[in-house]
Amino acid sequence: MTVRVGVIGVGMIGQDHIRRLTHVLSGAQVVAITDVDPARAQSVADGLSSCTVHSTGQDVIRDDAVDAVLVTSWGPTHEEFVLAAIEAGKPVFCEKPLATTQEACRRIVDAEVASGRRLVMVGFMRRYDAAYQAVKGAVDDGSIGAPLLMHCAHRNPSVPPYGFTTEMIITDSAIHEIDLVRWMFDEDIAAATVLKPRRNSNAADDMQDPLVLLLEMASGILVDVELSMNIRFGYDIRGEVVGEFGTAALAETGAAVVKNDGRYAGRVPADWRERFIRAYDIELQDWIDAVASGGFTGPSAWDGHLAAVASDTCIEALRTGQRVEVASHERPDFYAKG
Ligand code: NAI
Ligand code: ISE
Repeated sequence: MTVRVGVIGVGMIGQDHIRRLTHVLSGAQVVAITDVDPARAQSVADGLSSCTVHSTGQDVIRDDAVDAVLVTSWGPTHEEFVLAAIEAGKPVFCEKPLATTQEACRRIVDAEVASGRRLVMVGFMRRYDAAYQAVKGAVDDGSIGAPLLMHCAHRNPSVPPYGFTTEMIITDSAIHEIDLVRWMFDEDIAAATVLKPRRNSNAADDMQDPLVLLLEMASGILVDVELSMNIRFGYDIRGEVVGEFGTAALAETGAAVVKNDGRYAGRVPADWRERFIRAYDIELQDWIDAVASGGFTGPSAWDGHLAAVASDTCIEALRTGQRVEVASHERPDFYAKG
């Protein structure tokens, strides 16, 4: 079966996912798209063999030729489209964040539970990255002993010169580590503190960049996350778990380290598309395969909800300068593992 996909929002990641669905993965065809920028939507459709351009996301979801929906529009628009896909009974892959507040995520969870079918997958692609999986393997098989700490760094070369706020460092970027550590340690985040180091002069005047998040896991594991948004030299993602008698760190992902003339050098990825290219391929193939077989897979709406709860907590910690506890939420049986 070929899964006929409708895409809402064809900006950077929308176009990148369309490329992989069309040229890299198997079992999918992009048959409908939309964007609030109609000229952009038309030019993307012109590059596809047979693709309808709709005026709105709701039209894409309603289109009988669309089996499954890919939401790659701006975060604040996700709730509307995910809820509409659930109402239409269509599987939906939503890029992170699932929605920008925990209340909006909860509405999605409630709608999915009421529908009686698992329809939502969230694009937390780091879970599919080979380097993170290898670190998790070392944590799970006991080769470094019980995990005590994790050091993370999430470095972006730049952000758009306007429109990107300090809070978005948490909701748009740190949300990846927030989900990742829940997955890595299989436990929830209990409390958060946000520190403000000396400002990077490359940042816009009204932006506090970098930030450091301190996340306390339920078992006491302490995670520090450096978030740098204007570090210029490239896109640099780091992670190291410290255990009782060993450490496990993300390996460098460049294809080669070149040694010559008394030096060694490797490539730093330009952006997230390059660094996580295989992880995106694997997560989307997994989704297509699950849709084709009538099943579900991947990070759930519940994962998206818990990530939003923790990210709201980090924002409160940023605003108040205090350590803030993350409210606990009972998982509906609907999202039980296995
Ligand atoms: P972008 O700004 O390049 O693209 C977003 C597109 O959505 C634009 O073309 C915009 O016109 C369109 N759009 C906005 N509202 C719309 C609406 N109501 N209906 C139809 N189209 C609409 O942004 P980008 O970087 O592609 O990000 C999109 C989403 O993907 C965000 O949620 C972002 O957080 C997420 N993302 C995830 C990444 C990951 O690593 N998993 C990487 C980059 C983005
Ligand atoms: C972007 O939206 C992403 O999701 C990338 O994965 C992340 O590293 C970057 O900081 C975000 O702006």
